[in-house]
Amino acid sequence: MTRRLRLAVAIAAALTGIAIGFALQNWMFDNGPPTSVISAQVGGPFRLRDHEGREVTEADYRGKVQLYFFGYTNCPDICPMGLARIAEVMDALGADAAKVKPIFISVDPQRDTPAVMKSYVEHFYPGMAGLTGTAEQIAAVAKAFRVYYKVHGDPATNPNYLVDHSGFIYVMNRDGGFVGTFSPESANDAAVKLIRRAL
Ligand SMILES: [Cu+2]
Repeated sequence: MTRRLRLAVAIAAALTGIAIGFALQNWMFDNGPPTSVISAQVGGPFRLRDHEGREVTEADYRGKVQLYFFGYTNCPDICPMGLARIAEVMDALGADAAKVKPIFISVDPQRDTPAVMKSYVEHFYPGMAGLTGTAEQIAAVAKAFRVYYKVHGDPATNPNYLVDHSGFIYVMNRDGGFVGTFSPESANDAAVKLIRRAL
């Protein structure tokens, strides 16, 4: 192959990869992640700060089934809905709720300090952890969970900026292995069934 042809082939291969990535992401938004395809790739090590100001890692939550939800405290819609859903599902679990840890991770660390996270998570569910961190730490954990987020506008000039973000609630088993997702709109029954599978 000539050098130019090799370059064209490389570009075509890269574009195909990007197209497949976008198609998978769109499919996930409609259907939830295809469990069999990405189960091994969702989640991973992280180092963050909890709502009490303690440094925590994924290991701190092992031993319980974990519910991870990513969002931000200034969110006008998806986050209040998702956290209310989590609180309802925890109540529906009855005694098994003691074996489940809900964890809310901020995608807006600039405004979501540990103190802000504390009053927010305690408002929705007292047993929930609220995690935040540096911009780099948040970017790393979002990448590990395949979470999309994007700040809208310029925080320097608009303190009321919004943050777009994906809205799945991830269910991980006691060892941190991915089990499945439900959404803020899911029926409580379906979410409880999924969580019980992980217990
Ligand atoms: Cu939100």
